[in-house]
Amino acid sequence: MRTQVAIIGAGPSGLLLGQLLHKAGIDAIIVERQSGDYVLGRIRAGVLEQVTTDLLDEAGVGQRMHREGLVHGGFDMLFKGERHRIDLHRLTGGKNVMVYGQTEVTHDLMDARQAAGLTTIYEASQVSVHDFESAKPRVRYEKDGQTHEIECDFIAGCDGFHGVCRASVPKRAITEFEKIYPFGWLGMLSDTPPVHHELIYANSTRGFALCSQRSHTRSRYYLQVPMTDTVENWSDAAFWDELRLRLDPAAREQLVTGPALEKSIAPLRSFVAEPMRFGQMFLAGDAAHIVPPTGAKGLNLAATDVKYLSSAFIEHYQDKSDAGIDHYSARCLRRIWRAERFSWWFTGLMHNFPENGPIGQKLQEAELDYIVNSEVGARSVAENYVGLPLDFGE
Ligand code: RFL
Ligand code: PHB
Repeated sequence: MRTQVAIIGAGPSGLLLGQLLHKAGIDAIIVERQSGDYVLGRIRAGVLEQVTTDLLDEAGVGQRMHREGLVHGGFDMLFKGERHRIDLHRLTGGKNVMVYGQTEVTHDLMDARQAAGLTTIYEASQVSVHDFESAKPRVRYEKDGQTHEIECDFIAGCDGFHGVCRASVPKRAITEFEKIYPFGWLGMLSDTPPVHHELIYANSTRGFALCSQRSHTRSRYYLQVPMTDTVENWSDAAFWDELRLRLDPAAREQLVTGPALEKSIAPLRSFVAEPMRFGQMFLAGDAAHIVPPTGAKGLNLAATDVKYLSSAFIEHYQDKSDAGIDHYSARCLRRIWRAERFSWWFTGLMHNFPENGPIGQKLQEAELDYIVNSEVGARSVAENYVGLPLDFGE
């Protein structure tokens, strides 16, 4: 088999890249380790920046998102038992975020890909990448007991944190920066009306909590838990009881409980691999970087990598220019580090760090008090939360 771009991974990065390349008349094959249903079963991100919604429109897959997604012009910060609204819309001169689940984004991209008759190879095993330092890279995989090979011009490593692309780069060619947090997020999805019409980020002495949503009838809640906890330790009742204890009295009153549709624990990590280009192979999305989910930046960063990568490939094929390809890594990393900084800072502000003792809690509360009562403090949070513009600082 031969293609122009072999994409490894059919998560949001790989699917979005495939769609943008297809729109530009560039040939791509996607190779995915899991089944389509498995990919759709992962409950993850919920908040899209405008840069991401614009990109989904550009890819021609934004219709359902505009119909069903919820536009949010603010969110609440809860500390010392009281809620304070961050007015994103006012503080950023009219920007909002879109609450629309990653599952739905993935669904829309899969449907578009299928409708266009494009090739995605699901349930491929033993995927491996070869000769990416040469002009003739290859991808090999096994499917139904047979070995297959794809010859291509470029490999796009969209295969997530545990993928094969980054792992195939010689250690001397890559530098990795990592911080692992001692706690995770226990997430619960339920068909209950959200406790509030906007998101609530809660700092409490019992640990962080987040009240999010997927629709007017489906809620997504998260609790900070030690990484030693397991999902089996947490009955639905225990989850609701603990959430209640981390909320303010009004929210506690409003909270509607019900059976969990899904529960899982996600570890929290800050991670960046540099560079993001290795000859003819490029990393994009979680394959190159991870942020703790507090700032809702992971999927949005993946989308901007894909924006830069698709433009670079389009420039290569249509304009015969490799400027985009040559700048890809530096361009992405500048944006990534800014989002890493915000996600790390917001995580530190909102979570409980027992090792910092009571003074740590007091200092967080003082900083939160400053932010919600200072125009400049609140604007800085808002500007980062809605997402910095694509050309910020350029
Ligand atoms: P993905 O989604 O991990 O997809 C990678 C795909 O590659 C496949 N794969 C392979 N395929 C072939 N061969 C191999 N050897 C392979 N190895 C792996 C995998 O099966 C998979 O299908 O990465 P991608 O596409 O870069 O997308 C990144 C996003 O999924 C991620 O950044 C976000 O989910 C992060 N995130 C959030 N991001 C936001 O922007 N806003 C949010 O509100 C938000 N909330 C979250 C989140 C992530 C969370 N978790 C679970 C870590 C909330 C949570 C709880
Ligand atoms: C979610 O709805 O899953 C979600 C929302 C905001 C975050 C993280 C996750 O910061």
